Amino acid sequence: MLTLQIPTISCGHCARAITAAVQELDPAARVAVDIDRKQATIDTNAATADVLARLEEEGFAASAA
Ligand SMILES: [Cu+2]
Repeated sequence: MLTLQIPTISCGHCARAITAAVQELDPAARVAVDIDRKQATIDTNAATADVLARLEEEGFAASAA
């Protein structure tokens, strides 16, 4: 389980974009986004470095929460 702080999360569209980006790497990934806290909790077998790189490409630079 990976909990990320993502300052650029602002709305439901961000949440959907983050979920879609992670699921491109791992279709079975489970992603929960807390918009108010600007956090994403991700349950995936994809490598953390790959998830971080993919999110950054989408404009969602993330750090460990
Ligand atoms: Cu948004």
